[in-house]
Amino acid sequence: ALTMKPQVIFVLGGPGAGKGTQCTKIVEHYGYTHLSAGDLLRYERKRPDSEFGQLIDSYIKEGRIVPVEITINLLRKAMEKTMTENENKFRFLIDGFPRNLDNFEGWTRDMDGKADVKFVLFFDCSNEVCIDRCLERGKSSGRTDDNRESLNKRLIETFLQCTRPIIEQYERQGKVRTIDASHSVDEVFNNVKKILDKEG
Ligand code: UP5
Ligand code: MG
Repeated sequence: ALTMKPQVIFVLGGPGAGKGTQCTKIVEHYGYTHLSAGDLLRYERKRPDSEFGQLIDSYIKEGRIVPVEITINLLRKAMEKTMTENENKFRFLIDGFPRNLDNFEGWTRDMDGKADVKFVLFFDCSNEVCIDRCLERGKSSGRTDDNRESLNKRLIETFLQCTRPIIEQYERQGKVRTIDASHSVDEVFNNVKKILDKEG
Protein backbone atom coordinates (compact mmCIF):
# COMPACT_ATOMS: atom_id res chain seq x y z
CA ALA A 1 0.00 0.00 0.00
CA LEU A 2 1.14 3.50 -0.73
CA THR A 3 1.91 5.32 2.47
CA MET A 4 2.45 8.87 1.25
CA LYS A 5 0.21 10.99 -0.92
CA PRO A 6 2.09 12.24 -4.00
CA GLN A 7 3.17 15.88 -3.71
CA VAL A 8 3.09 17.54 -7.10
CA ILE A 9 4.54 20.66 -8.65
CA PHE A 10 3.17 21.37 -12.11
CA VAL A 11 5.80 22.88 -14.40
CA LEU A 12 4.39 25.02 -17.20
CA GLY A 13 5.67 27.47 -19.79
CA GLY A 14 5.73 27.91 -23.55
CA PRO A 15 7.49 25.49 -25.89
CA GLY A 16 11.23 25.78 -25.33
CA ALA A 17 10.85 27.92 -22.19
CA GLY A 18 13.28 25.55 -20.45
CA LYS A 19 10.94 23.34 -18.42
CA GLY A 20 12.88 20.15 -19.08
CA THR A 21 16.26 21.81 -18.56
CA GLN A 22 15.26 23.27 -15.20
CA CYS A 23 13.53 20.08 -14.05
CA THR A 24 16.78 18.17 -14.60
CA LYS A 25 18.58 20.65 -12.38
CA ILE A 26 15.89 20.48 -9.72
CA VAL A 27 16.21 16.70 -9.61
CA GLU A 28 19.98 17.05 -9.03
CA HIS A 29 19.45 19.32 -6.02
CA TYR A 30 16.12 18.32 -4.50
CA GLY A 31 14.29 15.07 -3.86
CA TYR A 32 11.92 15.26 -6.79
CA THR A 33 11.14 12.86 -9.60
CA HIS A 34 10.74 14.46 -13.01
CA LEU A 35 7.84 13.31 -15.16
CA SER A 36 7.57 15.07 -18.51
CA ALA A 37 4.14 14.47 -20.00
CA GLY A 38 5.58 15.12 -23.46
CA ASP A 39 8.39 12.58 -22.92
CA LEU A 40 5.94 9.98 -21.60
CA LEU A 41 3.81 10.47 -24.70
CA ARG A 42 6.85 10.21 -26.98
CA TYR A 43 7.86 6.91 -25.31
CA GLU A 44 4.33 5.58 -25.55
CA ARG A 45 4.25 6.49 -29.23
CA LYS A 46 7.34 4.35 -29.82
CA ARG A 47 6.13 1.31 -27.86
CA PRO A 48 5.53 -1.36 -30.52
CA ASP A 49 2.21 -2.60 -29.15
CA SER A 50 0.83 0.80 -28.19
CA GLU A 51 -2.71 1.32 -29.42
CA PHE A 52 -2.22 5.10 -29.37
CA GLY A 53 0.98 5.46 -31.41
CA GLN A 54 -0.57 7.00 -34.48
CA LEU A 55 -2.89 9.25 -32.56
CA ILE A 56 -0.07 10.63 -30.40
CA ASP A 57 2.07 11.08 -33.48
CA SER A 58 -0.43 13.25 -35.25
CA TYR A 59 -1.33 15.31 -32.18
CA ILE A 60 2.30 16.11 -31.44
CA LYS A 61 3.11 17.05 -35.00
CA GLU A 62 0.10 19.37 -35.03
CA GLY A 63 1.05 20.82 -31.65
CA ARG A 64 -2.33 19.78 -30.25
CA ILE A 65 -3.05 18.31 -26.84
CA VAL A 66 -3.61 14.56 -26.65
CA PRO A 67 -6.89 13.49 -24.95
CA VAL A 68 -6.32 13.52 -21.20
CA GLU A 69 -7.26 9.88 -20.59
CA ILE A 70 -4.08 8.81 -22.35
CA THR A 71 -1.79 11.31 -20.66
CA ILE A 72 -3.13 10.88 -17.16
CA ASN A 73 -2.88 7.12 -17.42
CA LEU A 74 0.82 7.44 -18.27
CA LEU A 75 1.37 9.94 -15.46
CA ARG A 76 -0.46 7.82 -12.91
CA LYS A 77 1.44 4.68 -13.87
CA ALA A 78 4.77 6.51 -13.68
CA MET A 79 3.96 7.89 -10.23
CA GLU A 80 2.82 4.49 -8.95
CA LYS A 81 5.93 2.79 -10.30
CA THR A 82 8.21 5.36 -8.68
CA MET A 83 6.47 5.12 -5.32
CA THR A 84 6.33 1.33 -5.38
CA GLU A 85 10.05 1.10 -6.02
CA ASN A 86 10.94 3.65 -3.36
CA GLU A 87 8.38 4.81 -0.84
CA ASN A 88 10.42 7.93 -0.11
CA LYS A 89 9.98 9.19 -3.64
CA PHE A 90 6.60 10.84 -3.48
CA ARG A 91 7.54 14.33 -4.72
CA PHE A 92 6.96 14.88 -8.42
CA LEU A 93 7.61 17.57 -10.99
CA ILE A 94 4.94 17.12 -13.62
CA ASP A 95 6.36 18.93 -16.61
CA GLY A 96 4.12 20.17 -19.43
CA PHE A 97 0.79 19.33 -17.84
CA PRO A 98 -2.05 20.44 -17.46
CA ARG A 99 -2.05 22.30 -20.76
CA ASN A 100 -5.75 22.82 -21.46
CA LEU A 101 -9.19 22.54 -19.92
CA ASP A 102 -9.49 18.85 -20.85
CA ASN A 103 -6.20 18.16 -18.99
CA PHE A 104 -7.28 20.24 -16.00
CA GLU A 105 -10.68 18.59 -15.71
CA GLY A 106 -9.18 15.13 -16.21
CA TRP A 107 -6.71 15.69 -13.41
CA THR A 108 -9.41 17.00 -11.09
CA ARG A 109 -11.65 14.05 -11.89
CA ASP A 110 -9.00 11.36 -11.41
CA MET A 111 -6.50 12.77 -8.95
CA ASP A 112 -8.36 15.14 -6.64
CA GLY A 113 -7.75 13.89 -3.13
CA LYS A 114 -5.19 11.35 -4.36
CA ALA A 115 -2.36 13.82 -4.95
CA ASP A 116 -1.63 17.30 -3.61
CA VAL A 117 -0.74 20.04 -6.08
CA LYS A 118 1.57 22.33 -4.13
CA PHE A 119 1.92 25.00 -6.80
CA VAL A 120 2.61 25.71 -10.46
CA LEU A 121 6.12 26.68 -11.46
CA PHE A 122 5.63 28.91 -14.49
CA PHE A 123 8.59 29.62 -16.76
CA ASP A 124 7.70 32.86 -18.46
CA CYS A 125 9.41 34.22 -21.57
CA SER A 126 8.55 35.92 -24.84
CA ASN A 127 7.33 34.11 -27.93
CA GLU A 128 10.57 35.04 -29.69
CA VAL A 129 12.70 33.34 -27.05
CA CYS A 130 10.52 30.22 -27.26
CA ILE A 131 10.75 30.06 -31.04
CA ASP A 132 14.49 30.73 -31.17
CA ARG A 133 15.27 28.02 -28.62
CA CYS A 134 13.11 25.40 -30.32
CA LEU A 135 14.44 26.16 -33.80
CA GLU A 136 17.99 25.97 -32.47
CA ARG A 137 17.24 22.66 -30.76
CA GLY A 138 15.48 21.47 -33.93
CA LYS A 139 18.81 21.35 -35.75
CA SER A 140 19.67 18.22 -33.76
CA SER A 141 16.66 17.11 -31.69
CA GLY A 142 14.93 14.99 -34.30
CA ARG A 143 11.65 16.19 -32.81
CA THR A 144 8.87 16.31 -35.37
CA ASP A 145 7.51 19.53 -33.84
CA ASP A 146 10.64 21.71 -33.71
CA ASN A 147 9.86 23.44 -36.99
CA ARG A 148 8.23 26.79 -37.72
CA GLU A 149 4.88 25.39 -38.75
CA SER A 150 4.42 23.14 -35.71
CA LEU A 151 5.84 25.83 -33.46
CA ASN A 152 3.28 28.40 -34.51
CA LYS A 153 0.55 25.98 -33.51
CA ARG A 154 2.27 24.96 -30.26
CA LEU A 155 2.73 28.56 -29.29
CA ILE A 156 -0.31 30.45 -30.53
CA GLU A 157 -3.13 27.91 -30.76
CA THR A 158 -2.12 25.76 -27.84
CA PHE A 159 0.01 27.67 -25.35
CA LEU A 160 -1.52 31.14 -25.60
CA GLN A 161 -5.11 30.06 -26.21
CA CYS A 162 -5.37 26.94 -24.06
CA THR A 163 -2.59 26.82 -21.47
CA ARG A 164 -2.49 30.48 -20.38
CA PRO A 165 -6.10 30.33 -19.15
CA ILE A 166 -5.22 27.30 -17.01
CA ILE A 167 -2.28 29.16 -15.50
CA GLU A 168 -4.59 32.13 -14.82
CA GLN A 169 -7.01 29.82 -13.07
CA TYR A 170 -4.25 28.64 -10.71
CA GLU A 171 -3.14 32.24 -10.31
CA ARG A 172 -6.53 33.17 -8.89
CA GLN A 173 -5.94 30.49 -6.24
CA GLY A 174 -2.54 32.01 -5.41
CA LYS A 175 -0.85 28.88 -6.70
CA VAL A 176 1.50 30.20 -9.38
CA ARG A 177 5.22 30.90 -8.88
CA THR A 178 6.39 32.80 -11.96
CA ILE A 179 10.01 32.76 -13.04
CA ASP A 180 11.55 34.87 -15.78
CA ALA A 181 12.85 32.18 -18.11
CA SER A 182 14.64 34.45 -20.56
CA HIS A 183 17.96 34.54 -18.68
CA SER A 184 20.76 31.99 -18.72
CA VAL A 185 20.13 28.47 -17.43
CA ASP A 186 22.05 29.16 -14.22
CA GLU A 187 20.38 32.50 -13.54
CA VAL A 188 16.96 30.94 -14.03
CA PHE A 189 17.89 28.08 -11.73
CA ASN A 190 19.01 30.51 -9.01
CA ASN A 191 15.51 31.90 -8.99
CA VAL A 192 14.04 28.41 -8.95
CA LYS A 193 16.13 27.62 -5.89
CA LYS A 194 14.80 30.65 -4.04
CA ILE A 195 11.30 29.27 -4.42
CA LEU A 196 12.10 25.64 -3.65
CA ASP A 197 14.26 26.48 -0.62
CA LYS A 198 11.30 28.35 0.81
CA GLU A 199 8.41 26.08 -0.07
CA GLY A 200 9.69 23.06 -1.99
N1 UP5 B 1 17.48 26.19 -23.24
C1 UP5 B 1 16.77 25.89 -22.13
N2 UP5 B 1 16.91 26.84 -21.19
C2 UP5 B 1 17.68 27.81 -21.74
C3 UP5 B 1 18.18 29.08 -21.27
N3 UP5 B 1 17.89 29.53 -20.05
N4 UP5 B 1 18.93 29.82 -22.09
C4 UP5 B 1 19.23 29.35 -23.36
N5 UP5 B 1 18.82 28.17 -23.86
C5 UP5 B 1 18.06 27.40 -23.07
O1 UP5 B 1 14.72 23.70 -23.67
C6 UP5 B 1 14.49 24.00 -25.03
C7 UP5 B 1 15.82 24.36 -25.70
O2 UP5 B 1 16.30 25.59 -25.16
C8 UP5 B 1 16.93 23.35 -25.43
O3 UP5 B 1 17.72 23.26 -26.57
C9 UP5 B 1 17.70 23.94 -24.26
O4 UP5 B 1 19.04 23.55 -24.25
C10 UP5 B 1 17.55 25.43 -24.50
P1 UP5 B 1 13.83 22.63 -22.88
O5 UP5 B 1 14.36 22.57 -21.50
O6 UP5 B 1 13.72 21.40 -23.65
O7 UP5 B 1 12.43 23.40 -22.89
P2 UP5 B 1 10.99 22.86 -22.64
O8 UP5 B 1 10.23 23.97 -22.02
O9 UP5 B 1 11.01 21.56 -21.93
O10 UP5 B 1 10.55 22.69 -24.15
P3 UP5 B 1 9.66 21.59 -24.84
O11 UP5 B 1 9.90 21.71 -26.31
O12 UP5 B 1 9.85 20.27 -24.20
O13 UP5 B 1 8.27 22.15 -24.53
P4 UP5 B 1 6.90 21.76 -25.04
O14 UP5 B 1 6.09 22.18 -23.92
O15 UP5 B 1 6.52 22.30 -26.34
O16 UP5 B 1 7.05 20.19 -25.32
P5 UP5 B 1 6.52 18.93 -24.54
O17 UP5 B 1 7.48 17.87 -24.72
O18 UP5 B 1 6.12 19.30 -23.18
O19 UP5 B 1 5.20 18.61 -25.38
C11 UP5 B 1 5.29 18.28 -26.73
C12 UP5 B 1 3.94 17.96 -27.28
O20 UP5 B 1 3.40 16.82 -26.62
C13 UP5 B 1 2.88 19.04 -27.12
O21 UP5 B 1 2.97 20.05 -28.10
C14 UP5 B 1 1.62 18.21 -27.26
O22 UP5 B 1 1.35 17.91 -28.61
C15 UP5 B 1 2.01 16.92 -26.54
N6 UP5 B 1 1.58 16.93 -25.13
C16 UP5 B 1 0.25 16.63 -24.85
O23 UP5 B 1 -0.56 16.38 -25.75
N7 UP5 B 1 -0.17 16.60 -23.55
C17 UP5 B 1 0.66 16.87 -22.51
O24 UP5 B 1 0.22 16.83 -21.34
C18 UP5 B 1 2.02 17.19 -22.79
C19 UP5 B 1 2.43 17.22 -24.10
MG1 MG C 1 10.29 19.59 -22.39
